[in-house]
Amino acid sequence: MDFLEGIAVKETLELPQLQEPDRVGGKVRVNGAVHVIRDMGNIAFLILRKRDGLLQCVYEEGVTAFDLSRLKEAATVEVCGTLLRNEKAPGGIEVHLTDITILSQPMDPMPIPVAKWKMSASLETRLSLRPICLRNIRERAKFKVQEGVVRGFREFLQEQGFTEIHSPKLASKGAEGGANIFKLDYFHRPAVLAQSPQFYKQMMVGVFDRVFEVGPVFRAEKHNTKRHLNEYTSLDFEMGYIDSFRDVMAMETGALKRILQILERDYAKELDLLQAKLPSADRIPVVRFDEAKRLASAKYNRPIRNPYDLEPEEETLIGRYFKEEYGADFVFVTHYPSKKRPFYAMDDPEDPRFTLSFDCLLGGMEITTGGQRIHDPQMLVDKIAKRGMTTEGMQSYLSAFSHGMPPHGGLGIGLERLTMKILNLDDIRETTLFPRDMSRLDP
Ligand code: AMO
Repeated sequence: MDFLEGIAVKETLELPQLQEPDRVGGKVRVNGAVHVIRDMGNIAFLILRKRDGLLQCVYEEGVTAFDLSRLKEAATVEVCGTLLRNEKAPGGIEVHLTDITILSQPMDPMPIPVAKWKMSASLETRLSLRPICLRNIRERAKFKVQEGVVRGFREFLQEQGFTEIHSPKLASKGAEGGANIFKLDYFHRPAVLAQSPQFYKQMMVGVFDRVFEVGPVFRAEKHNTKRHLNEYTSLDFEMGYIDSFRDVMAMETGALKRILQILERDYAKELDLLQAKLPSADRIPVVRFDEAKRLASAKYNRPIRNPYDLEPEEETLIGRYFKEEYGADFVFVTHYPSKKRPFYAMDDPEDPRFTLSFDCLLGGMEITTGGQRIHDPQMLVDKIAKRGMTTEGMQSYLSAFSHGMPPHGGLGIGLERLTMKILNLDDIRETTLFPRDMSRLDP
């Protein structure tokens, strides 16, 4: 019988193995994609793109048993040679080639050079040629950093006793209200694409006390902005037995600190490539919504137009205020007006015009919304009625409450927005592998 007992041990080496000190001077076998060929006459530099970075290989006529004219950029190859040190090469090592085997040849010429340090093409062009452009080392690095963000979030919450869940994205009702909802036909019944895992994560507090989810959410935003996508990845958590929504903000602070620690420790190479300086989440100021508006308005001379809403420009000014006054990168803005929050938000018993909720801003942009939720079933039903909403499609949600739910709260962080602000980029599409905006459903 044929059995498998684990991963196959390969002869080909990866970059961390090539960095082992006793490899230098020895024979090595490596595979990779031909990132660029620099032909200098009887010697050529062949740069291989590998999962951990670039590897310089030296082709020498008469030494390397291969006809260089057969090699094209974007071919994938397996090469053999001697590993030597060269401080000028990426990672301080290079392979002096004895042999090259072609694994695959590209059919078409590259539509855009990907080996350049910085891709000069417009964002639109880069998005249209996304699978190719992402082969650029700096473009790719943004998504390694994004991986680190998710790792930090997941690792921290798991340690804090949260259970990871996976809620459905096809649903009968949107949780967030508003007009930005994708409707579809589900076997002749109306359905929607989930705007958030809100209902499900709350119901699961009754099961696991603490849950989190990393998953796609859908928003039918009918305008193209640099901070909105029609599909994005939401980092959600929900926790029971809270004393106040401050517990939720404190948990987010812990998660952000862990994310930044992991980025600093394991993603220094990518951050360096992107020339990004990490923000600090060590001490995050907490300010009430109305107070934040007042402070920014007074300092920057901008009249408050709508006391119940935060315009993007006001967010920017609030971010600027807390950077200038307290050196803070993140700010928690609390007590958002009830009108601006979905029905499930807990109103402030001291002033029900406001909610026990918050947004977290990073560099003057909202990256998180969260707060305490209504856990009392009667209060929930009353608020739904007061808003003129129907409970249709919410029976299971409501039944979780009528069968007992602890005081709880949670939040949702936009992964792409957080990555974008960490990397100081100015368009959210930069940190989305395959963005969905009003004009883009492909690739
Ligand atoms: P909210 O709708 O504010 O709250 O979304 C939470 C966070 O998601 C990000 N975000 C977006 N990112 C990209 N494109 C969009 N169109 C977009 N819309 C929102 C933002 C925002 O802060 N259920 C609540 C969260 C909660 O209270 O648990 C919710 O979804 O970073």
